[in-house]
Amino acid sequence: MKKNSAASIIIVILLAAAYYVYDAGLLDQFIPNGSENSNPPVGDTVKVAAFNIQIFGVTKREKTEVMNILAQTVREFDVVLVQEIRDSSETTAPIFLDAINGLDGPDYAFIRSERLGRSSSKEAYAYFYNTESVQYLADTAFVFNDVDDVFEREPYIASFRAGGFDFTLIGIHTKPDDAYNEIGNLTIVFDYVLGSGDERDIIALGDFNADGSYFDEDSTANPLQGSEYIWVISNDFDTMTKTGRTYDRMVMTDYTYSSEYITDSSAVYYFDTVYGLNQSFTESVSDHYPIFAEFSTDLPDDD
Ligand SMILES: [Ca+2]
Ligand SMILES: [Ca+2]
Ligand SMILES: [Ca+2]
Ligand SMILES: [Ca+2]
Repeated sequence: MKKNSAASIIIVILLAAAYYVYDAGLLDQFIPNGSENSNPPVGDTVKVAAFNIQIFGVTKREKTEVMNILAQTVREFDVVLVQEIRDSSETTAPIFLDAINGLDGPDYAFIRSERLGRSSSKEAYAYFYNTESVQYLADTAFVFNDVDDVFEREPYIASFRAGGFDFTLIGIHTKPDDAYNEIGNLTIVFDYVLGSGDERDIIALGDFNADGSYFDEDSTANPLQGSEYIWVISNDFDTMTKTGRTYDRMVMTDYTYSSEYITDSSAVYYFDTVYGLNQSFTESVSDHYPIFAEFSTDLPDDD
């Protein structure tokens, strides 16, 4: 009888332990793909893009079909630097966000710079990002403090995280006639970002005007063409809808290029081909195509 009593006690203990495990939710990790999972896994990569949406303001945003193409295009990427928002009322970015979020898929959000430029014709930058795959790191966005006034539209800098990949973007739309000088001074901005925190995944992107009469792309004299900088949108890419120029660029250092950057992923997004647009409609969308590259998000956070 003593043995039976001992067995009963053991059974009661086991049942209590089993109930405790169940009640504490310790089994949840063994339940695959729970539909109540509020923190779904992100994909293995993110796509980071830059898109100069030529004179993006009231007139363009009232063209419904153009807005639809623009909104679909942004949805191809996880983070997009949008350039050339020209709207003194500052209502174009939120209206564009509504157009993006009016389509099926994850919610996007944006952060935007103030309107920048030396003349009355000013432009804002914005980063639109997929809130399910990318997190904007709060309070990291700022406009570069251009004490020597080298930049017409000072770089707009912000940091993001996608899975294990945290990174800082330097968005720039150079003044065409001063492209060489502004591009060279991006090395100062890289150094500033490097010196102001621990993040070394730093990516400059945007409409550099880095081709044609504005910039000799075959020269290697520019400071940003130093060996530590890798231009992943190389000179043979065509980033323009009317010409074959390579105005739009993306530049990073080896901290990112040799690790998170997906080899050969840099590309131009030919939205006219994707959506079957004729030339005149394509030009009403923009004189630029988006450029982009893809990055691993599941590597160890090395820097
Ligand atoms: Ca300036
Ligand atoms: Ca990092
Ligand atoms: Ca070129
Ligand atoms: Ca890295």
